[in-house]
Amino acid sequence: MFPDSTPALQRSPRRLRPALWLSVVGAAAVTGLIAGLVFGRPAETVPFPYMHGALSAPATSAPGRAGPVLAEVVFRLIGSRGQQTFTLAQLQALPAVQYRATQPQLKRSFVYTGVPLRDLARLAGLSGQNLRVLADDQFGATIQAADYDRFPLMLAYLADGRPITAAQKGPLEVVFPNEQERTRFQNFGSQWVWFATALEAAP
Ligand SMILES: Nc1nc2c(c(=O)[nH]1)N[C@H]1C(S)=C(S)[C@@H](COP(=O)(O)O)O[C@H]1N2
Ligand SMILES: [Mo]
Repeated sequence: MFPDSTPALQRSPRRLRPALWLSVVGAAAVTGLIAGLVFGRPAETVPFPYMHGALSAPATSAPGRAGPVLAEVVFRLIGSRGQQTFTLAQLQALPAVQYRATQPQLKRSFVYTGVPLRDLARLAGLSGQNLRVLADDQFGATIQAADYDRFPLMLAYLADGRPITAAQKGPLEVVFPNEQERTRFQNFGSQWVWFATALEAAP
């Protein structure tokens, strides 16, 4: 399933990977194929367990469709193709992943839903480059390509199926699969960028 160049997965003992993580790998083969068609992804990349493929983005300017909150620009991709803006509705329309992770600052586990950073990097024209994720409070953190390429790091917009409140570090937050890959993603608290507003190439 995984290529030989998957040292972290081969190194980590099986007991560290819960049954859930193993079960999604099977589903990933199918959903990854769909995602590959959507994104033109090379066959050798690790498929992610998408919960849904691309939905048609609601026309945020259409009268009566999107409310003021959904129509607001909440995220920006700053890449080789200039700047792209996203409303919450547009983010929700992209292929999504979903998994349980423990918010390191709150020390509380949520089922998060969001857009893989790998897909956002691709949309920005930054595939394979380290990323800088910026926050509303001017905080920024560098996310390594080696992490987002192989693991479904996400820009989360739901926690336990609900919009992420400010108290829960929302509305948009970078999430790592730290319950499935405990060893790899321990001590990553500084990269859980909350109040995330933009993504660009790391300097
Ligand atoms: N938006 C934003 N996200 C952030 C930070 C920040 O200052 N602003 N600090 C980071 C760092 S360095 C750490 S250790 C944790 C701190 O979270 P806490 O202040 O809730 O403990 O959040 C990370 N994400
Ligand atoms: Mo920190």
